[in-house]
Amino acid sequence: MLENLEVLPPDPLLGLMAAFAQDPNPQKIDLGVGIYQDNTGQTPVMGAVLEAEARLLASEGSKRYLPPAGDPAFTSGMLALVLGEGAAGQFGERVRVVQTPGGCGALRIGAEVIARSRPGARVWVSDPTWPNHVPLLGGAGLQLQTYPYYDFAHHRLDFDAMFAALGEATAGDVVLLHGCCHNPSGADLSLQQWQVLTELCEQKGFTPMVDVAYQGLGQGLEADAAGWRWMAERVPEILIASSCSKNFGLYRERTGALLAVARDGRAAQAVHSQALSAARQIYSMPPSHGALAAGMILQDADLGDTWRHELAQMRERIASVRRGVAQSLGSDFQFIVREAGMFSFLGIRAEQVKRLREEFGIYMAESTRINLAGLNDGNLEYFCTAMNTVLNE
Ligand code: PLP
Ligand code: TYF
Repeated sequence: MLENLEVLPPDPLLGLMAAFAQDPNPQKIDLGVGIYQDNTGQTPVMGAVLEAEARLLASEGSKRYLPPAGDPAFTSGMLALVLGEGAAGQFGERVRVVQTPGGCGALRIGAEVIARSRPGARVWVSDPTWPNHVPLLGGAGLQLQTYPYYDFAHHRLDFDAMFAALGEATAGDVVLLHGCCHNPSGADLSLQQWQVLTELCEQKGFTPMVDVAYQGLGQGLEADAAGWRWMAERVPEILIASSCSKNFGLYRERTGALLAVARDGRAAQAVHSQALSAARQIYSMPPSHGALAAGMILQDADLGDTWRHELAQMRERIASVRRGVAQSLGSDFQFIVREAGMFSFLGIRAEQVKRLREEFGIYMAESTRINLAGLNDGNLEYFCTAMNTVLNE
């Protein structure tokens, strides 16, 4: 049996992370996997999380299973975070939240729910999109189709092309949108473009699914949410896959939530029960630690303030790296300051990516996506000098 299996290559980004770890170059820079790093290149546990963990350690008397839908403090906190303070009252029985293992778990459970309603449904994803959308959604049997999104030649979102393509989407289709800080391009929809897509959704009847992995890392917790909240308030149904990996720094604790707004209370209850049934087919109960910590932060005014302050510092640091890179690399790279979140495409050639890695120890995805959070006061100049070298030779 098992000897019949092929050996598969690792996830390219995680493979890149392993190659970086082995590189002896003391000046090496990791611009690969999307993990936030501070100005010293570290990814420390956030202060609010440390405090919540200390309180949990002192108070958590049991490791009994969480309920299948997760910790209620966490799920109600996520509802307010993602859909706004008034969401519980505003959406009432139309909204349900299920805690999931990370944003990946939310995407997969969302995909399973869609597949149960409409096997093989078509999901429109941006070109390009996060490569893991393919196994996460395709693995549930959904059929992926791309819509144009990023215009590589002009380093910007091509909204007209996106809008034209999505004109073909129909009722029964799902359109996957990145909530903010588009991965991999950093090019986001404006609020006005969200409004136009909301109208399109109302006209065509497709179901939007929003992947929210970077709330708070673009323009701010509330500003980043404005587009999908606008949409959620108007369309009959929407799924939102939310991750606490980046904005709470909880990566390995696998903390996330699937939010579903349905047409009415009965439909919401059906989605909820199908999501729990899908979870039961895969893992039954979600992991607890990260969600208990995030839930405590979301419910406690002081911890919440500490967290929002730390998150703002992360966001502002990334924005300042963006300004620094654009300034040092000159006029061809001004698009970097117009983009949001951790990522941008440098748009350089494959052999330049290779040279940066081999000669300078600078690691980035083959797509030329860089994680700007890998840059800091100590290595920004080295990076820009290396870039100018490979660009000008
Ligand atoms: N969606 C996007 C676009 C991401 O970049 C990520 C990752 O980091 C996720 C979802 C989900 O991440 P996680 O499962 O670690 O919460
Ligand atoms: O795109 C990224 O770098 C992040 C982290 O299998 C990530 O989203 C990368 C690969 C993966 C899971 C998460």
